[in-house]
Amino acid sequence: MRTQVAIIGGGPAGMLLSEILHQAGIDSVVLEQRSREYVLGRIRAGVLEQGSVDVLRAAGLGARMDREGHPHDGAAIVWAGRSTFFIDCWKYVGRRFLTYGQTNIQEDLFAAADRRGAQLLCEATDVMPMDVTGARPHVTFKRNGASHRLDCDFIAGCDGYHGVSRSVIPASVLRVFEKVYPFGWLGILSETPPQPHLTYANHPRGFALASMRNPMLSRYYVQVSLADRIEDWPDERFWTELKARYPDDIARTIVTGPSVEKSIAPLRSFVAEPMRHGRLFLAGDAAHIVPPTGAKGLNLAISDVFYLSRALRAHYGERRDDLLDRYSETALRRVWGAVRFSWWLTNLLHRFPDMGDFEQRAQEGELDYLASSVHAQASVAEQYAGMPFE
Ligand code: FAS
Ligand code: PHB
Repeated sequence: MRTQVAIIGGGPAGMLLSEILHQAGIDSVVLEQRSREYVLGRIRAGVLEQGSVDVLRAAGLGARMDREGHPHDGAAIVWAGRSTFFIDCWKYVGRRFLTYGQTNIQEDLFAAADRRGAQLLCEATDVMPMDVTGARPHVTFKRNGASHRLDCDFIAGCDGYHGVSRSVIPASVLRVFEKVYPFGWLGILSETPPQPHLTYANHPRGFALASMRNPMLSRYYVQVSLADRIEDWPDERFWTELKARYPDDIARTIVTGPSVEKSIAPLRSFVAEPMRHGRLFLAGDAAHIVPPTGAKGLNLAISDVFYLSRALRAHYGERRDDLLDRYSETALRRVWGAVRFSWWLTNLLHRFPDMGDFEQRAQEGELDYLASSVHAQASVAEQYAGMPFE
């Protein structure tokens, strides 16, 4: 087997890269370890920055997104006993964001791949990038009981945090930066009408978030201990706890119902540098993870793909490699901006187990500043809406 770009991972990063490369006449093969059903069963992100919406539209993936996605001018922040304030992205930076579930994006990407007869090989196991710094980069894998070799010009490691690609970069070259948070997020989906706005809550009982997927599909989260398991959180307990973390005027408008999905995700900040090693390029969660507080994970995967696809188009179309040579540096500038913002917003909105009285007052002081300063709100609005691409 031979292709121009071997893509490891059929999540949003891998499938979007394959779609954009195809439109530039660049051939790729996507190797995904799981079944499509499994990939589609993972409930994850829900917020798209304007930049991500533009990239998806340019890739011909805008029709359903524009029909079913819901634009928002901003997000609300509430905290114990204080008035709610609204971070107005549209007012401060003239950009909105869209709530449109990652599951929908994945469905749209699979449908586009089928329309073009893409080479998406699911249930490919033992995938291994080989000779990434040598003359014959290739990927070996097993599928349907047989062993295969896929020769290529480049390898895109889009295989997520638990993927194999990052491990191919020698420890003498790879630098990782990591922070693990002492709590997780318990998320549920319920077929109920959502709150009108994304609403983040800082409460002495812990963080909560009200989000949505469509007018009859709500997405809610509460901060939970890392020791908690799904079994500890029957629906009744979840709804009671969620309402307890919002002011009464919001709590009484929350429509409860049976959960159709429930999961607990740990929170971590993680960056692997560099995002390139020889002919191997990392994109998406394979290179970085952010706590979902800033809704940046999926958006960073899309911006990595924007930069990497632009660089590969320059290589094949203009025989220039300057963008490939600058890919890691360019992508990491945006990654670190989003990593820092997500870390800052997580510290602002969560209750940390080891928080002392001083830290508590300092957190409230920062929230007061944000609530009272248009300059502070403009800064948060600009980062939440997403910085422009380079
Ligand atoms: P993905 O992990 O989505 O995809 C990688 C793919 O590679 C997977 O399909 C995997 O099966 C495959 N793979 C792995 N190893 C392989 C191997 N060795 N061989 C072949 N294939 C392999 N982001 C937000 O913005 N907001 C959120 O609310 C949010 N919530 C999240 C909740 C959870 C539980 C998780 C885990 C993530 C969440 N994220 C959120 C982040 C998430 O949306 C990611 O940023 C996004 O999925 C990144 O896409 P990919 O980089 O494609 O990685
Ligand atoms: C979501 O809708 O899943 C969502 C929204 C905002 C976040 C995280 C998750 O910060």
